[in-house]
Formats: sequence, structure tokens, C-alpha cells
Amino acid sequence: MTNLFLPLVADVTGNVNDPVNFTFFIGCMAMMAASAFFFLSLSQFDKKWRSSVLVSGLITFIAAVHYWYMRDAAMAGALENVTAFRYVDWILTVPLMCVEFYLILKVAGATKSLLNKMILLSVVMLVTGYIGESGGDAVIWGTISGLAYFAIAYEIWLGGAAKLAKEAGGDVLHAHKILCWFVLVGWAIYPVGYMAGTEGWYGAAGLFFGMELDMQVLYNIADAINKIGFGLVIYSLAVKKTS
Ligand SMILES: *C/C=C(C)/C=C/C=C(C)/C=C/C1=C(C)CCCC1(C)C
Repeated sequence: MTNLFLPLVADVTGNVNDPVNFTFFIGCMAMMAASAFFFLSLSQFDKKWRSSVLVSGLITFIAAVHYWYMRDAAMAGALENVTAFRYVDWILTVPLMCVEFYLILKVAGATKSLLNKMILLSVVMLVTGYIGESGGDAVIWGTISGLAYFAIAYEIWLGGAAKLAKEAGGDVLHAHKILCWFVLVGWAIYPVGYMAGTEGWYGAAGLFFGMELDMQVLYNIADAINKIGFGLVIYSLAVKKTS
């Protein structure tokens, strides 16, 4: 009898019960389901809000495709390939999250220069993080990446974006605040994962306050929280603004 699951296990040396492989698999499914949800909901919204929800769907869809490849690479034990796919995913999806901030703040007059500034900071954060993970000094490059991350958090919590959100008020202000918390708390999982997976921080075993952490598992959990959660905040804002 043919094995229905053969395509899942073919050419694979890894163990499906391993938390890394398992979270790649479930992450892929979650991103696919979220994309279908966002795309299929589009027609119910006012035109103005459709592009915001469309971008939410693009973020999870791009991630779903990358998770497909990352899952294969992880199960074959090719972690360098996982890192490359990971950063290609992020360099596409994080700027799209900046676009989400821009789109919801457009009602209060958000400018392209705010968008460009946020995209530039996120590119600096990710390129330096990639260098630190792929052979560069993990402490130096990770620190530069962290500074860019703080600059993004500052911009949305206290900088120009915060001012615009206050001017917009109401549902937009409320949604902006939740997105700010995602960036401050949800995004903070990434540097913890980075420190677990690179040399020079809290030990090669990835021990963090006595817990053994795995970089890929932390990145996978963070992606699910941030990409799907972020999208749902935008979705519910669009629902409120439409009805
Ligand atoms: C959907 C993907 C998202 C929201 C990815 C976010 C990634 C970060 C916030 C990464 C941050 C990093 C640091 C702040 C320092 C260490 C290097 C990074 C790139 C892991």
C-alpha cells in the first residue's frame, strides 16, 4: 500500500517529533490558514481598508511559502539554509508590517518619509542580524541590530507615528496601541532566540535563566504570534471601520 504521508517524509533524515521540525510544520499550516482567512474576507470591507487586510494576508502567505522550504531544510539538517530562508522571509515581511502602520495612520496624514524611515530601520535591523548569524561577530552585529530595533520601537511608541495615532484617535489609536505592544513584547522574542543560537551571550547551550532554549523554536513561536496576531488586529480594525 502506498504511504499517504510519503511526500512528508521523503528525502528527510530528521525526526518529525523534534520540536524544531514540528513547529516548522505547524507554523506552515497556521500561516496558510491565516492567509486563506485574510484573503477570503477581503470583499466584506470598505475599499479603503481592503489594502490593509490584503497586506496582512501577503505577510502570512509569504511566511507560509518560506516555512514550507524551511521545514524541508530543517528536517534535512541544513540549518544554514534555514537561516537564509528565514532572513529572506523577514526582509520581505517586516517592511510589510511597516506598511501596515503607514496604511492605518494615513487617515491622520502619515507621510512616505515616515514609512521610508521605518523600512530603513527594519532593513538595518535584519541585515546586521543576518551578518551576526552567518559568521560575523554575533555580539557586535546583534547589538547594532538591537539598536535599530529600539529605534523602531521608539518611533511607534513615542515618535512621529505615535503622534499621528493620537491625532487619528478612536479605533485607529486603539489598534495602533496593540500593534505597539506586539513590537515591544512579541518582537522581543527574536533577540532572545538570537542569543540562544549564537556565541558570546548566555552560553553555547542556549541556557536562559536555567531554561534550555532553541533559536528556531523561538523564532517559529514569535513568527506565529507576530504575523498572525498583527494581521488579526488589522482585520478587526477593518471590521469596526466597515460596520
Ligand atoms: C515576521 C517577522 C518578524 C516580525 C521578525 C522580526 C525580527 C526581529 C524583531 C529581529 C530582531 C533581531 C534583534 C533585535 C537583535 C538580534 C538579531 C535579530 C535580527 C534576531
